[in-house]
Amino acid sequence: MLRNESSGVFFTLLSCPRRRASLIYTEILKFIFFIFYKMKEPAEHKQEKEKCILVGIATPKVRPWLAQEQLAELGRLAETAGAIVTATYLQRVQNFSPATLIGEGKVEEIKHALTQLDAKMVVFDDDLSGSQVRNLEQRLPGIKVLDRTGLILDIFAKHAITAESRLMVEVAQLQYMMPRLTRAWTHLCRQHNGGIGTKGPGETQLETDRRMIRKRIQELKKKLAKIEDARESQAEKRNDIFQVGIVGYTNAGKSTLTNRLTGADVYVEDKLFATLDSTTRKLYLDGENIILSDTVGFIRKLPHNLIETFKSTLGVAAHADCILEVVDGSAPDYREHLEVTHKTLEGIIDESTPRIRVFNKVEIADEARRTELLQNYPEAIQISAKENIGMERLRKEFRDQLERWKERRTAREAEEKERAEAAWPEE
Ligand SMILES: Nc1nc2c(ncn2[C@@H]2O[C@H](COP(=O)(O)OP(=O)(O)OP(=O)(O)O)[C@@H](O)[C@H]2O)c(=O)[nH]1
Ligand SMILES: [Mg+2]
Repeated sequence: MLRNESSGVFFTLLSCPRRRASLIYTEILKFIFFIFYKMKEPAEHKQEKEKCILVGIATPKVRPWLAQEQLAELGRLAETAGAIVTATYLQRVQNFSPATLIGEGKVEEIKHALTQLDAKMVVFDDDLSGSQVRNLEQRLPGIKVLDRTGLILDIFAKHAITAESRLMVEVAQLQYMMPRLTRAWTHLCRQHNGGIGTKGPGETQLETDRRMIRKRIQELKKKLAKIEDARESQAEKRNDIFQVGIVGYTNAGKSTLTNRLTGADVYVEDKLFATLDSTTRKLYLDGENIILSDTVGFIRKLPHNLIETFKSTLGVAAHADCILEVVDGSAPDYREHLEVTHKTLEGIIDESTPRIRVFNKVEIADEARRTELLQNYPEAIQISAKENIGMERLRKEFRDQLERWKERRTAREAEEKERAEAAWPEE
């Protein structure tokens, strides 16, 4: 009935030439918008997902569940990068094979599986040397061979938004690329129009390419240093406000917690490395503002040069008056997450900076886990950013830390005044 009525209206509209023209016009507009939207759609949506096979290598010392968990994490990384995982292989070895990392037999097995599953990519959980990539590509013709770092860099490149994080990613990519350069690569000289004067006497093309990369890295680092200087002076300006730096393993819920506490709208996603650029939000607490800085998460086997490169983003946490460490309390390997976070922050954050530790996602952790966390980490607060659990306790902890910070500041100011007076005694 309804359909008859509406189609009746439609035909009445069509019978009037002016209305018909207007309808056609609307349809054309819709079509243009559709095309425009499709063009604007991120490349990762348009690209067909690549099928891949994952390969993990574990020494017999690594416990089986942990080895599986590490491989599952590699799977999440691959999915975040836009791939479809079709199979996973875990090889337990005493020693890594220098030529191909895994044994000959395993390479053959994987080759067969790649054909069967019509997959064109294989991702290793461990870093591969340039020669290992070459050897594997020779044995697996037409297959893209990637390692964990390559995958992480790919995700970083996709998620970098600001000029700073883009520069950082480019530096890390070039550093990663350098030892992997082979003669088979397209010469960078040609790509960069480098002509006369770019090739010194007696040098090989490879050396020239490496020299160009080094030069580019230097240029990028100079640009980064400028941005860093600007940030440092901004941080100094904010010295009079209590600052909390949020740190933790990727996907722990740092951005969700920032949003929960401040009502902000920081990007949250069940993906690894959803946040790359640090975001700063104000939290109003009993008539006072404090600043929360959400930043890049950590992961196991995070390449060292990536940590080095991202040090300045993490510097946001380094300048903080208090560190809020967010841990996924429901993760089977939360202890490893704690260790990775601790190791990554070594040398970046002053040991004396006060810390608050929260175990997030407790609403999905079982009773035994919650008891374990309480017994082993009695000072930590169990929360759920998603379900709004434990927020009052956390706010109270912020208040306490804020009070202590004010006391320290008053003491410091008094000390400075005393010193100044001692240097310039009043007549
Ligand atoms: N069940 C549950 N899920 C949560 C909770 N907090 C966050 N999540 C989910 O965990 C996933 C990751 O959350 P994010 O806030 O993006 O995590 P992050 O630590 O900022 O992650 P990165 O930016 O990638 O380092 C999302 O799917 C969230 O919805 C929680 O308390 N309980
Ligand atoms: Mg985040």
